[in-house]
Formats: sequence, structure tokens, C-alpha cells
Amino acid sequence: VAASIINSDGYEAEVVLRAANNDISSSFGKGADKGPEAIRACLDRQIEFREPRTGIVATERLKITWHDLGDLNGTRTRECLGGAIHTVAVNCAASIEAGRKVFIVGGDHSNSIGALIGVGQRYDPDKVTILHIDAHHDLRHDDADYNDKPYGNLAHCCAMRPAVTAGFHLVSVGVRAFSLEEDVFVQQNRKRVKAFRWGMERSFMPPPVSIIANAIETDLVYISVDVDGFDPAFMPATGTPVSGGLGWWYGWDLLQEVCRRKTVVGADLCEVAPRPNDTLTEYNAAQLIYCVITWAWAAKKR
Ligand SMILES: [Mn+2]
Repeated sequence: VAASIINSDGYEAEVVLRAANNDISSSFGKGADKGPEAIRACLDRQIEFREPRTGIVATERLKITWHDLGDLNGTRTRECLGGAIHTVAVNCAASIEAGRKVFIVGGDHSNSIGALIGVGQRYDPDKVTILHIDAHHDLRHDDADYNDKPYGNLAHCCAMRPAVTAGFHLVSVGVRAFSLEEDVFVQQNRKRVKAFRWGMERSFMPPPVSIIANAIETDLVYISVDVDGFDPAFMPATGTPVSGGLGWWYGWDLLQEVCRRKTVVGADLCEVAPRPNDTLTEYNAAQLIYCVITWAWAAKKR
């Protein structure tokens, strides 16, 4: 049997990759519910075991399992979305309680709502900062302004708002498409929300990653990656692409710096919507997941 990064069938696992197959509330391009399966194939067959920057082989240090939550779409009603979020929350809290590291593999970004409910049951939200890479703030109150069939405050465009309301700190990076309402929310919540927006002035250059890492004031960090935060050159297969996002190696630098400095309590990566004859996005997503596992958890295991 060929070796896979998924090297445990569960019982003794230290890291749980949890497949959250839902795409109920995405607002434009569909297909994020097929993301986990495509990412899994890359983890099984394509990603190198040796992380190139540290030389660490995470699978030699950690037992990593895959837990598929099954089809979470149901009949794609708001009730189903609430159920999906609840399922993610319960499973996330149980894994943390059992001492496991959780990495949610989405699915649309509403999965973060569930994951952070689960994290908030184990950790004081005031002691946790969400490092949020995304083209969008995801701070809408609800999706009624653009959605014909509103999913209310559970939609993927609201992914970060309940967490801020619950008391988590938020550092958003790469934001470059947002509503007036979200802008006002950021201004009104400056104590909890810091935004590093991309391209808001002429000849924009991204800040050194140390500036962003310095903006994280807590030791505990939860990482949420919406792949549309990266430039679509690297992450083309996603429902709401926006040009001019994080560069590939810049994203590595940022994630590596934060993983090195901080204690990562959990993570998610969402919004991979695979498309035919193109594996770049799921491959890059799988690579980022494996990098975070290596830098945040394997590198610190002794
Ligand atoms: Mn998002």
C-alpha cells in the first residue's frame, strides 16, 4: 500500500483533518462541497512528505487522520446549514476535548462558524486571535443584500462575524472586496478587528509579515484560510475569485512566521471548488494544509 500523509485510521490520531462537505450558502460559483475529496487525493498521492523549508517529515512525528462528516448539504435550506454548522461545532469541540488538533477542510466558509463555536467551548475567545486570510471580510450581518434565497447570518459572507461577537480577536489579511456595512463594522470594532487590506492605495506593496504577526496580541491563534485570499493565479478554482491577492511565497512566509511564534489551536481551509482538467487549487490547498500541520504542530513536538 502506498504511503499517504493520512497515516492513521483515527483511534490514536493527534491531528484530525475533518472533511466538511457543504456548499449551501456560497454566493456565486458553486462546488465547494467537492473540495475535501479533491484535496484528499492530493494529500494521498501528490504532496511531498518532506516539507521543504524545515526539512521536517510531519508524518514521522504525528498521527494524522481523516474524518469525513459526509454530505452536509441536505436540501440546502437554512435549516440544513444550521445543522451542518452544528455538526462541525460538536465534532470540533469533541476533538479538542480529546487533545487532538483539528483542521477543518471545507466546504464553504460557513464551516468556520461551526469550528469557532467548537473552539470557543474549550478556549476563552478573548485569549484567541483568528488569523484570517480572505479576499473578503466575511463580516456581513446576513446575506439578504445579494442573495435571492437568504441564509441569514449563517451564510459564508458572515463567517467571521459571530466569532467577533463571541469575543474572538480577528486579524484579516488580503481583504480587497467588501461592503460599506462591513467597513463600518471594522471601524466600530477596532479593538477586536484588525484588517490588512490589499491594494487600497496606488502601487500597493504587502507589509512585511512581521507587521501582521505583531498585530496578533494573543499567544493562541486559530487559522482560517479562504483560498480566495490568495491571488487567483495560485487558487483559481474558487467560487468568488478576486484578482490581486496574497502571493504564494508571501502566504508561506506569513503562515510560517505565525506558526513559529504562536500556539495554533486549530485551523480551517475553505472554498476550494474543483473544476475539470485543473488540479492547481486543490494541490496548493493540500500543500498549505500540510505546511501548517508541519510548522504549527510537528515542528514543536518533542
Ligand atoms: Mn471567506
